Amino acid sequence: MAAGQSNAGAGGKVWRNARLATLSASLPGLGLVENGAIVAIDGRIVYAGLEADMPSAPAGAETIDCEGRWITPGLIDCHTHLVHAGNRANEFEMRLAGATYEEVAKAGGGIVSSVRALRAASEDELVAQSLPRLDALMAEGVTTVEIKSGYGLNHMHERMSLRAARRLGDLRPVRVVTTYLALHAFPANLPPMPGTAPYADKDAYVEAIVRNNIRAIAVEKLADAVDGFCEGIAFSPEQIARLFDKAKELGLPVKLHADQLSNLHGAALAARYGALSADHLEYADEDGAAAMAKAGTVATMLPGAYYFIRETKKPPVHLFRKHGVPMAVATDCNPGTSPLTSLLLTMNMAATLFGMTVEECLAGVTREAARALGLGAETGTLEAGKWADLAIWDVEAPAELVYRMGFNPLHARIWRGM
Ligand code: DI6
Ligand code: FE
Repeated sequence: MAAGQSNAGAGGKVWRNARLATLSASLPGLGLVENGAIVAIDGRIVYAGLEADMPSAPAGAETIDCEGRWITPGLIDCHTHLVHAGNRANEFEMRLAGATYEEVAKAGGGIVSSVRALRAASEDELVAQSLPRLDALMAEGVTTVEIKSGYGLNHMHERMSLRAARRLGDLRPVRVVTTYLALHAFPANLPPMPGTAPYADKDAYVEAIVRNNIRAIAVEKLADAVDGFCEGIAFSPEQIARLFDKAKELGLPVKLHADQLSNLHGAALAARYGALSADHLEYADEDGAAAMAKAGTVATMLPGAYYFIRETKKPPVHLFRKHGVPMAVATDCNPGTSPLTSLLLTMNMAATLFGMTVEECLAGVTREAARALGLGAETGTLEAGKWADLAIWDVEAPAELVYRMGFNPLHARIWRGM
């Protein structure tokens, strides 16, 4: 904890002598305020703006002199699979030595190896293994993180993953949003439970999830949203539609891994269901972008996966701009295609690899990431009414947050005023 910071109650708190990148949508660009101040009461922002116009501080408020530092909204990683067991560094080595993905899969690798590792772990071990990844994100100012299941591939272990994610949120001062990644991969030769027969085919698997599992997860309130992987190697648009129909019926918002490796018109499918976000989108087309704009579906850019699998097709950022699709940026932290736990580096990748601007990158890990989680009214900007989730930085200009690689200029991280 930096000098001048203390945990003296969540009551009144003032951060003064600061420069603010508010990310307020009602201001141009990053919504900059020089000579700014923020006032929070009970963890919520009641004022963010010019210090000269600041209302008188609440009685007994603690005042922090930011010494001219920049404050941004706390960062939001809106797409992660950070709850997983083990790692796949061995597959990485095999691929570096020239092995194809197929050869890796035949050698017992791929998603299935992560499923085996997860099923072999206890819930406590899963939490313990995932915690350092959460800590790495938080060390760079993350105050909200989305965590997906999807490496259990049976009801018991999907529920265990979601419980582990919720527990991570209890262990650390951070908001964890959980997503049930119900259709991630087909557990071809993996029996749902020891001694049971594997599913006959993908449709039978989809049917079991749609008919039973998703309702149980909704009743237990283990998931804040439902997700699927729409891809040739994963699930078809029709299978995803079956899942989304059921999610809608149960009142759960949906998200989609869409058009990552090929164009199955996942972007349009997500839009048709009013998805919070469609993610990856390397192969999305203009019809997809237009449909997303109309539906208000956020395009989540995941440059870590693009980089790690050495994809060459870039997501059509120009089409998202042209149609006014909001763009988020996230790590996709996962053991197979994006073993990445730095949202700062992810912003640099989004700029360098996808040509996103500094403003787009910073909005992508704050305001638009909040929107991708359905939390746009609660966090993601420095505005009255939102949680006092702040990141205070030792930088001369906000662009440095996107520009540097492997350097962490975080001075302090504030979650709900503390
Ligand atoms: N898209 C991906 O890139 C990862 N999952 C997904 O839906 C792959 C996950 C893995 O290989 O473990
Ligand atoms: Fe993902």
